Amino acid sequence: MKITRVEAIPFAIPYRKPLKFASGEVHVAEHVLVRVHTDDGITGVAEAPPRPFTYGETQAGIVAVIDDLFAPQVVGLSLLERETMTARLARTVGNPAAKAALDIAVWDALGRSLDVQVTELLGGYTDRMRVCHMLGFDEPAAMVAEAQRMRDQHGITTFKVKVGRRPVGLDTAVVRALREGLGDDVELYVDGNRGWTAAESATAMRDMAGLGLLFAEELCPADDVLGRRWLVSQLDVPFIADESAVTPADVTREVLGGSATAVSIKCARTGFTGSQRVHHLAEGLGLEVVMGNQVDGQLGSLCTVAFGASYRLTSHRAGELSNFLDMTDDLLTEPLEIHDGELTIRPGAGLGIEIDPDKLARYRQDT
Ligand code: MUC
Ligand code: MG
Repeated sequence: MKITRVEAIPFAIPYRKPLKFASGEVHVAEHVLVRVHTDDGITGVAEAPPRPFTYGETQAGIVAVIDDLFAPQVVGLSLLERETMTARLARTVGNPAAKAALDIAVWDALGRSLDVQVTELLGGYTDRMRVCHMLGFDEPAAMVAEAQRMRDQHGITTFKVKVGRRPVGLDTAVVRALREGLGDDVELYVDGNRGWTAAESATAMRDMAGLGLLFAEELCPADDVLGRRWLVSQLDVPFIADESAVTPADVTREVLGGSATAVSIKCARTGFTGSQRVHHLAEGLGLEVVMGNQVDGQLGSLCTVAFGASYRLTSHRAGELSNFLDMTDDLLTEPLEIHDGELTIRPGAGLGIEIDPDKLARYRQDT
């Protein structure tokens, strides 16, 4: 079970429909496939999605930090020495997606070595999650039509609506149109990606009172410390910290400081080991948890459901698991399918997936 080699392979797959939100746009999935090889012939895989506008990582930067810094620090370790690996990677600040993919690939390799699913290794609570679809910026009618299509074709009944545009009425009109168009049975929440000020957020939330929102996420920057605390104190729904609370220390600071009352866990930035730590902290603090999406492909979405299904708290709410549907293609031999609004884990060992060699050859950018 010794790690012998780590590969970081850049690939690019275009989106059929780009995702637009307050802090950026994604037109092409320019991700990095990470493979961890062991001395007994096992390979674990994961994908790292760079989000320069949120975490400062780029595709080329992820490849470089893995090749130059992280791979030499993990080669020679056993798959069972994950805490040592975490401590070594933690000596380098930042680089959350690069560290997360390496961590997940190690868990996948461990599951394959032991012939058990990663969900069983992590907690084994259930084998599925309800799916939430993220709706990016568009005109109200187009966003309602997309939500209706997701409900009709995939049975999805939870929607996260991207907000944060100016004037705020642009977005509140969308949320109102969604509630009117889809009825009271769907779950709706909003994510501002720090686009509004605290005062704009308060105005928007007042305007949307009565629309039955489930949560509000990262409407204004956490660095507007007193403004955000003022906003959160007046809301009657949980306020999710997403990009402001990546590590357990961030979560502690935001929650104890009154700037958040719930947390988004994203395996794409905390892997499985870091996500476990955030989960355990959230459980101890009594916080609601949503399994979030870092605009993941199929592999990343499967990692999210594999982790989310492991615990009661992470599988309680719908997870953000469907935006891979907007990509033109993917790398898995067997594509993910959402049925009746749910995504299930794969039956095989580890993550239970295989990478299609022809697809990887077509989309990789280093040859
Ligand atoms: C989200 O929840 O903010 C947008 C950027 C990113 O990193 O994740 C997405 C979704
Ligand atoms: Mg968010």
